[in-house]
Amino acid sequence: MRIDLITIFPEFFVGPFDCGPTRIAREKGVLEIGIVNPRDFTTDLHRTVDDYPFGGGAGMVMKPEPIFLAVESIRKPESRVILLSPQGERFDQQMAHRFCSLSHLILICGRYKGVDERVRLLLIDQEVSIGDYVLAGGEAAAVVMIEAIARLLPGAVGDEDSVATDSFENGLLDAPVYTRPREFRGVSVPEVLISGNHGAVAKWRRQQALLNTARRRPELLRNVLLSAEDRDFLLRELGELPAEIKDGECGGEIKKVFEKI
Ligand code: 6GU
Repeated sequence: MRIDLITIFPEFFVGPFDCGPTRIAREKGVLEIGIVNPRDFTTDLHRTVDDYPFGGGAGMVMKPEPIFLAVESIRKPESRVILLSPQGERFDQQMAHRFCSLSHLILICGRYKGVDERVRLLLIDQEVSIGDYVLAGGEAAAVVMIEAIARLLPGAVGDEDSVATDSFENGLLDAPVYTRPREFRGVSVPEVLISGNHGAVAKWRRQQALLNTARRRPELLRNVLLSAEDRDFLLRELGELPAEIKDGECGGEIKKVFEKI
């Protein structure tokens, strides 16, 4: 796939795409990254990309013309054009999966107080945020999204199984992991992990993942299919089931996590 970034700070991206899975995906040719600067599409002497907001108020607004021209210089019929802003739909693992099946993403990194509303109304297909906090611009969000997407592309991560067992791939947080030494500063590795019993290990990991999720992010359990065994385990450990899963077999809509594309 190809991802083009529309940014007035191309220097922001010196480095982050040359490490880890993003670099490997690029080297293998499964990911191409391009950068287009709206400033290159200005016609005035000062190469102006922002202006004062109509109606007054603090902050500058990104002008529409340079952004439109930048996008139109690379847009193809199959391109998905996304505006990065705190007002967008929340990025998550499911969205990363959906994006990695597209052939061309164009990510517009907003700056200043925002971008002219005509960008939203006329140019983009979707608006995306990476979480409920305000960044100075969409550039850091683009780095986050591209790393999440790149590591899902074929061959970008050495061990495909390690992606399949990630947090969120089954809707749950991870179980704890240990490596050598068996005992460190008085804390031993749980017996089951050195038992050689793969069934017991898998069961323990499932249970630890359930427990971590129920304690830290119970709202995630709304979208997870729980077996009767899972529910019995949580009930035993916690004394009561988290409110999020109390009703019905799977506590609400289960579909989200499973329909990956
Ligand atoms: Cl995509 N942009 C900005 N400026 N702030 C954000 C964000 C994006 N996502 C979370 N905060």
